[in-house]
Amino acid sequence: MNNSNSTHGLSQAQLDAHWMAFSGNREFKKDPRIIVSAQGNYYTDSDGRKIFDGLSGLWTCGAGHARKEIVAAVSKQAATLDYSPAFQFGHPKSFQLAERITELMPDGMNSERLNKVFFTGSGSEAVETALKIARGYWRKKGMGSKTRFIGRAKGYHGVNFGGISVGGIGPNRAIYGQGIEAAHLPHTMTAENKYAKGMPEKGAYLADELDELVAMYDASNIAAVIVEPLAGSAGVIPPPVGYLKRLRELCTKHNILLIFDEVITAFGRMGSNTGAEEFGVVPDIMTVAKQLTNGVVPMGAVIAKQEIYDTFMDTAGPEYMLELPHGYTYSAHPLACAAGLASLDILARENLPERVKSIAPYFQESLHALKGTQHITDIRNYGLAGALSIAHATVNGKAEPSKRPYEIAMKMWKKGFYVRYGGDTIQLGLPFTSELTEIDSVINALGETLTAID
Ligand code: PXG
Ligand code: PLP
Repeated sequence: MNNSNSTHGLSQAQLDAHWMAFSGNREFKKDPRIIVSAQGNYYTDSDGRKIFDGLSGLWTCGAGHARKEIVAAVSKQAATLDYSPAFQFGHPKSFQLAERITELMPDGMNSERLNKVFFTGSGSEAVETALKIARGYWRKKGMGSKTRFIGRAKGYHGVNFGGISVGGIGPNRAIYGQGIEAAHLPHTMTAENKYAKGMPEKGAYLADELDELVAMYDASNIAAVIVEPLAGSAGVIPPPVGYLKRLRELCTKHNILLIFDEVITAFGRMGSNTGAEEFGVVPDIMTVAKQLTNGVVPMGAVIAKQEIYDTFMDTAGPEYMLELPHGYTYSAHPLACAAGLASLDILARENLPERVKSIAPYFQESLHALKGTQHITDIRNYGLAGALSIAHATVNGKAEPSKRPYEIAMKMWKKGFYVRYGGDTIQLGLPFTSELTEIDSVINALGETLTAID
């Protein structure tokens, strides 16, 4: 039986059968928002309405949707080699893509260079892989007590057990019990930096908290620090000037690996190939996903520096032995590799990171022009990522942080704009291919919407 008045054609039984990811299932299924196609910077919903993609999917589709080159590469790959075993055998495209990724990594010195790529099926899997490589590395070096991880408050590192343990978003951890050993640096979203444009001036000192954590746990028990160079999910928190450099220095000083989780920041969003390049700090390990394939086929990757790889190679015994007992059925999936090669081609050919850099100042000024609009309590941005913090609504005397963001996003959807709401924030991750007029439209619509709600 179809919903009355529905144009999506789905029965209630079909709607009920799917337990949707990170969604209010009960709310959604009463009035579903069904997307049926996508082209360029727009979706089409089941009512035939065009909707501007204000978050590039989920930070995935910066080059725009249905790019012909990617569609062709994936179709051809499906017809040529649809799957090949990820363990013990290879196919050409994974090696080609691995090399291409290493060419986009920031310059480090000699063994510091990030030049070994391990493929996964998602960002969450990339994070788990990075954490396991970090622990394994220290054990291989005879320092097996280095197992604890340091994450950061408000950090998002996917949803698997390692990722939520180092992650710092309470609701993502609260009901799941014990995780792995982790401690957390403070976040950098301070009152003194409210309404900062781009990187806040103050806050580098917050990296010094690592010294306190080392004093508490001892470096001999700490494997790695993991942070997003710019925290995305928690509502776009750019690093304070000097913060990442300080973190790098302290990790080196204490002999702790530094992992940059660049699942959102890699491949253009910051206006550079990576956040590491943009912010001028090179980690020991990097995780990427999303924009790697322009979101077309799921894929993530971990990029490690030479010395880490060598450590595994040099300690594994006979050459037929596995050096890293880890991997996924879908590691280096041929379709994902084909999509990755085609996406990175587009990124380079159209110089999309440069395009992001050139329109980011316009985006910044437009977004910050919303300051003073009712309910807004902070505005943050970098590259083509931006967020508004929204004053918490009070319902029956209780603060409801996500009520207004939800209402705003729903009104925006009705107006023809997809924006993301999460916690007490509204997030924008515009397509790299956005026109200035599209930036105007989405920001004007946000201003009108904020003014209209209670
Ligand atoms: N690390 C970081 C830094 C991420 O942003 C992941 C890991 C996990 O990736 P997967 O592919 O397993 O989802 C992410 C994902 C949002 C939003 O609205 C962000 C993510 C996912 C969905 C929504 O900001 N980030
Ligand atoms: N569970 C079972 C029973 C499996 O056989 C496998 C893989 O072979 C997995 C989980 C892991 O799946 P994946 O490699 O896709 O992560």
